[in-house]
Amino acid sequence: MASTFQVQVVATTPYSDQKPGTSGLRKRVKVFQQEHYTENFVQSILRSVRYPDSVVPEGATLVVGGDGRYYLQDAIQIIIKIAAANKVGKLIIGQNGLLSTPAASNLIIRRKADGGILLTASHNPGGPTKDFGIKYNCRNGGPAPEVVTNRIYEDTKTLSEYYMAEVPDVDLTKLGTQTVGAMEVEIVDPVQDYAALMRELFDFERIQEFLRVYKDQFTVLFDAMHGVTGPYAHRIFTVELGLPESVLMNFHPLSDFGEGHPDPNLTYAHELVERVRQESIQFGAAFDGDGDRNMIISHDWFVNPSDSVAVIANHAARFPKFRQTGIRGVARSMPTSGALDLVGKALNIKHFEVPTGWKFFGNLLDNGDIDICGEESFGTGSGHIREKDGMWAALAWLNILADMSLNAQKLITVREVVAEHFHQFGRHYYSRYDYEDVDLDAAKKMMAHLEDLTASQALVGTAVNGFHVTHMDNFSYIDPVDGSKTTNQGLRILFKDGARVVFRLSGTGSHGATVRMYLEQYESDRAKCFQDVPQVLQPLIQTALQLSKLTEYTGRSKPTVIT
Ligand code: VG1
Ligand code: CO
Repeated sequence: MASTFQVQVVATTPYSDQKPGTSGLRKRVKVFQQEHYTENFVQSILRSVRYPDSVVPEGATLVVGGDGRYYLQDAIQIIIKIAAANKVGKLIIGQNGLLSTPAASNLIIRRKADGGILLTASHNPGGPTKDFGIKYNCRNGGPAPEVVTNRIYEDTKTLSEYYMAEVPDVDLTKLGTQTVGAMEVEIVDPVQDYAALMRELFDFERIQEFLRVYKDQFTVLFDAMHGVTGPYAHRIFTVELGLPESVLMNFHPLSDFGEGHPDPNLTYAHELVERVRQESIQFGAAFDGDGDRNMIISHDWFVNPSDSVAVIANHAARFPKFRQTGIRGVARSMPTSGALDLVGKALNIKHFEVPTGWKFFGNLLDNGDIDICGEESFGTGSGHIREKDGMWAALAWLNILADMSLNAQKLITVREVVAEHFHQFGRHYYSRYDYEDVDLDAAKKMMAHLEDLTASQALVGTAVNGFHVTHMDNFSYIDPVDGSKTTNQGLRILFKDGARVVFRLSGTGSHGATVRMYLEQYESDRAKCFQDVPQVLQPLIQTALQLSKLTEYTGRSKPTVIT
């Protein structure tokens, strides 16, 4: 590799659409492939994060990797050249460019890097006509907060040139350190450090013992959906925990995810769902493209993600990590159900409600206010890193099931764990309706209509279809750690007795709009905790549709995805 290089100064013009969304900049691959598009954004990242109060000085170390999707290799070579020309000191890159989002967060923390550039559009489809994404993470391992993403965006609007080292492409297959001029490039095993972390957090011996004792009864199946978790699942579940390879599905990363939609929900992970039901599998888990989301199911139960994080928090003392100390606090995103709050109250610890997006947990985790947090969108995690973590959630469930079963000397099933939870806390019936690819204008008009309803407060104190409206607002949040304020985070209609509907527009889509309608209804009667979810929620759903005039505005009579 070149020991010195020429720096090419490339004149460019700004793009006006490089505003990062809920989690990074996500666009069609074709958009990133436009002349200078990716280069501009990378240059703006490096310029913006170099401010004195932020993270990347010259000579910084950055972690780089992604979920294996189409365009990953090209993007990494661009980043290497721009980083070298901007005097970055070192890049730590996953072999073949692969790093799951949780593993990248872990590497930033363990290797004391100054930040990272994560190349993923997460659960969005991949391939030449589908999506790509670029996200910047800070020194704490977490997604950049809005002050940083706004600075990046401002910079993209005025950028007039970027710098590129004139060097050949780096071989990403070869483990070890190479140099690009003065910059070091270390290619690392994407799984090793992450697997070591999981071994520290969970009781692998106990899980192994449980899998051995209940080998005939406790059947498992993992679906990597052709995303990046394949190699991680292989190492952890087969090599380390001793399960056969047959428990893994779709575990070879593919640049188009096998033309699938790598989103672990009942609609897109139907292959897993069908097999789990047909083969009477006791424990099934699916992960999204970049490995930060998870879905937990069994042949007789689908664990709603809002319940999942509540169950995990309630049983956290079973994990070696929290055995001595317990957990200090919990947090959930606003649309996530209140199940976690009840656990927080029962454990007598703090509980927080933050806007949608993992970046909002960062300060609370850094500050030691919370240890476990989650989102209704299949995101669960803890302070071990600063991203949500799909594999972590699956291992947490395995640890809980192992501990409970070995203690009881009989197999405790997923459904039994959930039943016990409902018995202790009651149940938050929950559903989310997603209307994907709605006309942007129509979606905005619907939201404006809801804004007006909220502003007038006319419904507050009245009953709609028997639901008593107690509160309506547009959710805003003041970060208790740094005092920063975030507004416009979703329209909430709260009803008496703990029912609620929330409307938001997605901030991760790459085209059109996605309307999300969140529905929640609390049931305290323990005898009524095992009813059919759609049936229980039907009146609330009707009321939400009626108040929002969703069909009228969007022309949609049915959602694209129901969770
Ligand atoms: C969605 C989810 C949100 C999640 C985000 C990123 O955002 O609702 O909870 O944090 O995706 O997840 P939105 O703005 O589309 O509702 V991932 O796995 O795409 O990084
Ligand atoms: Co993801």
